Amino acid sequence: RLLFSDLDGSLLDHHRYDWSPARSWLARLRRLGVPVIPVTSKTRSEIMPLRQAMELTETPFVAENGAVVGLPPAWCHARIDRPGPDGLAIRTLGMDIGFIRKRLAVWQARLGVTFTPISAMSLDELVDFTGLPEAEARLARMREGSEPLVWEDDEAALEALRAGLAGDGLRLVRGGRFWHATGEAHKGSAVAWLVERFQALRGRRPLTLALGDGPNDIPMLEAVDQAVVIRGCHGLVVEPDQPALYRSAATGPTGWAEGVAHWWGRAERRPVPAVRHAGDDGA
Ligand code: 2M8
Ligand code: MG
Ligand code: MG
Repeated sequence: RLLFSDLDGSLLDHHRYDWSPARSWLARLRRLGVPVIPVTSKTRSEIMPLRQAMELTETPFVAENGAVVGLPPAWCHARIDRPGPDGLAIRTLGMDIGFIRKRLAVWQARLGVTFTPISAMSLDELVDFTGLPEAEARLARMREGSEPLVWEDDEAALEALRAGLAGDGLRLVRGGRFWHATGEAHKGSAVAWLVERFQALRGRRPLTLALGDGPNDIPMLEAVDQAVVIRGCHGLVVEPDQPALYRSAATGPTGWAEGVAHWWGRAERRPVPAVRHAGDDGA
């Protein structure tokens, strides 16, 4: 089994960035040997200390909405991946941040639309806007493959920017507080990539569960066998095309624990039921 999880608003509280209500489930999943894989808008620099604190150092992670994937040794192909000094091999599946920022500036000037990219915010502004402690806000600015924006214009302006960026191979996705400009990679493509990697290494298909609270989580929620939409704090509509869907009553990490219990609550007592996948021949 594999568990994929958004962080902000899901495993982490939207306001306080705390995960204590999910602690006992994280410990239980560790005992069961189920990898908990963060799939987030956050940067690689933000995830490194978090995965230490959450004791998720043996599992991969997906940063910047699918643009960056980190692989621990057990997930590496001996001949393809080159782990760095921290033991992680990094795969970039997205677009270069310099290109994304350049094109955003071009379209901002050409269309006269109003938004503030994270790279144009002062540290104080970012701390005020997100509620992140200053040290963590610094790490949020260390982008490699996606640029968060604060949108300050109307719907028509957003569609104009979207159309302009599409010609550059770039997309806009809504996270929580921010819109994110990214390449073609998204959370769903990164999750599919990791599932394929798991299959190549282990020779069997895992049962997959994903949890998220934002529109940027939709492709991830559609890429797995079972999904949970965590009740949001932002009033955004999250409607994945996913028949095996549970909506939590609680928000944040409390809703996360509720969602994991909904699907896997009896996991310790009962063997996992076999799941039929589209394309399987039933053998
Ligand atoms: C941004 O991401 C969130 C999550 O969806 C959002 O769009 O509101 C990113 O800048 C991330 O790097 C940062 O940690 C987070 C802080 O709230 O905001
Ligand atoms: Mg979220
Ligand atoms: Mg997120």
